[in-house]
Amino acid sequence: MTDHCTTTVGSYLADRLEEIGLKHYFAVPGDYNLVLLDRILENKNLEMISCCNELNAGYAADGYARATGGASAVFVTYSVGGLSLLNAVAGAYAEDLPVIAVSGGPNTNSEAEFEMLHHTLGKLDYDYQRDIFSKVTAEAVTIRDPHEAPTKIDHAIQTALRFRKPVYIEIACNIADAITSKPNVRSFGGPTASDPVSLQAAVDHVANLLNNAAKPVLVSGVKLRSFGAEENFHKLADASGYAIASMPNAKGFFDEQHPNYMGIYWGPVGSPGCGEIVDSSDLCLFAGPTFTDYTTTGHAALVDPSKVIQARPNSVVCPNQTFSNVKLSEFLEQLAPRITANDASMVAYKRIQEDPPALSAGAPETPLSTRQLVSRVQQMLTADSAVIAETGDSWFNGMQLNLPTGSRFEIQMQYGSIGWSVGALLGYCIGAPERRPIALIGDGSFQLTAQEISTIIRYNLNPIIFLINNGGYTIEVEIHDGPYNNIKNWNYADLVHVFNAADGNGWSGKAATEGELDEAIKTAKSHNGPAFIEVLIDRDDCSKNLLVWGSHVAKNNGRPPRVN
Ligand code: TPU
Ligand code: MG
Repeated sequence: MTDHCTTTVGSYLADRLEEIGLKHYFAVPGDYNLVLLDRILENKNLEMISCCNELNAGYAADGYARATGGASAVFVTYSVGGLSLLNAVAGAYAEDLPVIAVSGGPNTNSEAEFEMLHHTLGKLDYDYQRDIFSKVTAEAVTIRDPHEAPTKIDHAIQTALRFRKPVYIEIACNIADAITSKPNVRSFGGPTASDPVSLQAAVDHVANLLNNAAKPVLVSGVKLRSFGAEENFHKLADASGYAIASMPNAKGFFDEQHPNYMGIYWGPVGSPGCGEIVDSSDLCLFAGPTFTDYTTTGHAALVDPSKVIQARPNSVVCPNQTFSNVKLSEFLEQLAPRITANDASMVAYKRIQEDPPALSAGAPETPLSTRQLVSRVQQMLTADSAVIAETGDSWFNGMQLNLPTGSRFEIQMQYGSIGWSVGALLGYCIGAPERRPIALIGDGSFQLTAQEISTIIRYNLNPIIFLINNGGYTIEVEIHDGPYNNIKNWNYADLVHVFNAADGNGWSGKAATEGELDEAIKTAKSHNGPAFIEVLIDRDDCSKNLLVWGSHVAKNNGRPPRVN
């Protein structure tokens, strides 16, 4: 029996999830988490979204965190569920998303009685799932003592929000119902504050460097959003008058309609003129960047460290000087009023700026090309759009889009796990019901997680999905081809009918020509529910940027081993 100051462990967790802003959670049941789910279901301010499998539920939690800017939660059963979830949680770690992964666990008596349990590895190890998750989370806790539940749950939630990383909470199946303290008032703040002395020194030093530079530029990076610094980056952009670029995995974090926006800084596949201005600048401030083989096109975009300032989530790295414990958002906020406006890089960019080539539509019977597809998607974009671009040529096609102010763009470029977009799209629709997301998904990627379209239909969400049927793993073809890059064709559009069964409201169509695509888009836009358009594209039709990027990445991958 609970009294006025106690509750159950499961209810405690539900209350805390509600308190930090969650309205939904993603779940797949199993006997280790059923009692826990009963307790969570009792909280009527949280809605359960039932997924087809744990990997997709994890991707959905990733998409939900992207959509809301807050945390998300996913509930699974022990081992068979948890280990399926692992890949999605690893992706959330790579992408700085505070996903709270909750797994049921063995009964607390099992360990003492040396019991061998179902769903496990078949050995007497009761901690392996937590040990595995500890590698892909910022905190991994097991709750076997109900008295410890409040501190462990609170600490895990605090860690997720503070470090913008996933956490793992395992609750023994016979503890979900056990009595513990009711949640007491406390705050769950985000990232901690900077060291004031270090912050001041960093701002002084960087303001001095930038104000003495001839042609400084600003580049937005992927950490801007996770660490709550987008708005202060905009303030700095407005104050500086510098030319501004975005890194590819930060596309859309800076307003692409801003008068000083040049485009994507991505080495040889970046926006025309953008790389030239960044590379010829005498000082670049990169805000929250990650320099990987993917974001630098196989390290072809080599930024000269002597001309770069990196404002990282917790430090500022200048040529020959590093300032520690300086938070990105605070740094940008304090730097903005200290900057003397300088439009030299913008003037230089204007001189070489190229207008994007005009592309007119072909006759209705013209076979569809990726270029024409991109131009049709471009026409669909509004301030309410969110584009979800899956790994593959969809990255490069998505990168061509010119995003209206207010629209969003999602890409999993650090982790790049194919199939991510189907689950992430589900979570995004749930987390941002005011938007109508547009997903660009390759056929190969789709085959990994296709069944989650069923959940999108089940909850009658309303994304518009472009399934690009180009008959294979084209991105892999461009990096390194072989027979493994061919895939079995499916009648993708027909899947929507299969998943609709008697009660679904999904609509699907197929487009092989420009005319068919125009018709399909018209129907999709007027359809009040999930819309799915299978577009048929030639196997060799891919964006020029994929070809260039693929050869650079292949060269980087193919470096011979160093031998002594
Ligand atoms: O547009 P396109 O054809 O390039 O995209 P599609 O059809 O989705 O093919 C993607 C091919 C691909 C693979 C097989 N891209 N990356 N990979 C490697 C890979 C394998 N497994 C996971 C989970 N993630 C990966 N990135
Ligand atoms: Mg493909």
